[in-house]
Amino acid sequence: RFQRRNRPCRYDIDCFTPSFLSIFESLVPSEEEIAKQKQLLTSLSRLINEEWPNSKLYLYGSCANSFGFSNSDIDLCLSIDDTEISKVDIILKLADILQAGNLQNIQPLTRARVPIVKLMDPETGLSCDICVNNLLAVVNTKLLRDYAQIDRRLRQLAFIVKHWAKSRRVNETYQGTLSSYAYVIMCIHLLQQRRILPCLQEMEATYYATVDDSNCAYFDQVDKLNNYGAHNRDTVSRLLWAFFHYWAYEHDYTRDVISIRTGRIMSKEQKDWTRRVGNDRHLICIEDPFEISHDLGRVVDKFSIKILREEFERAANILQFDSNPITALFEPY
Ligand code: 3AT
Ligand code: MG
Repeated sequence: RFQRRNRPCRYDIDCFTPSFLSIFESLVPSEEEIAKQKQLLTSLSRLINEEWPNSKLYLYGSCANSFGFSNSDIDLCLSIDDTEISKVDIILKLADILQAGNLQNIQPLTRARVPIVKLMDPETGLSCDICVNNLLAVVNTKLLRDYAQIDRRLRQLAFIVKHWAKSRRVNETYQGTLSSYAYVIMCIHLLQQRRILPCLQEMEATYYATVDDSNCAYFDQVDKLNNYGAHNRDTVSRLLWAFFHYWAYEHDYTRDVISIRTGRIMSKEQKDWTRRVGNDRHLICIEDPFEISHDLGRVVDKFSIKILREEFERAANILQFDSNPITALFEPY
């Protein structure tokens, strides 16, 4: 492994950049699709506000964090201040409101870890999930979107990593692999290490939110930072190589925790993540930027960690040696 740790990138890596960029372009949603999402948000907000005038509906997840592919489902969060009524009852009442509003395929899922209502809007053809009072997800959506505005390479890299993860079936949390959210955090971490992105939570805060018991504060005037990474000329192909090389050969799985909150690598000792507690095995450690006791790698078990690491090595080796890396990288599993 030592040799591989210091392996230099192949000299001709940059010749694959146009192909990676065209894959990226093909995954980005169209203006028309984004307009439809906004239209649905507006019509649902109007419908729900008639019943709950003080509620507010937010877009979150991939359709709002700028890392969404075209044709992905829409995640919505209803914020409502009513303490008289339980979350489950809100979900059930919401289902009735939607029914009366002529939305289709309405399914309240009250027993899920995060209770939601699913629906389909016949007007736009879009499907979406609505959860209740999950404001931390709304705030982490904004953090991801703000990072994406600083340097375009973050979005390029994360789209390709997500596309790889979906092709190789390692983006399935119920199978013990990682969420899209975790992959985007891993990409932000890499770009922080290369000084292409700053650490917004370590800078003087211009945005504050208190959600549950978490203090969410960071510098969000990102339009002032759009030259931040300009000194670094790495192309998306080189960054992709670096991403997989890091997770295949450089990351110390026995010791390290990646933390975009601090912009550093922390140790499991520091986080007290050295042993299994309940279902948290801490086999790959990715700190959530706001819920700092939350390891986004908690879903990974002793079987899926093997699969993940083999996939990282496979991808790293393809990018290093393969004469046609694009086809091989995304080969369906
Ligand atoms: P897809 O394009 O749907 O694959 P996504 O960005 O919608 O990706 P997820 O489905 O993984 O991502 O999650 C939806 C949002 O929920 C993203 C993030 O704001 C929030 N979220 C997901 N997982 C976690 C988590 N473990 N902790 C905190 N927030 C999370
Ligand atoms: Mg999603």
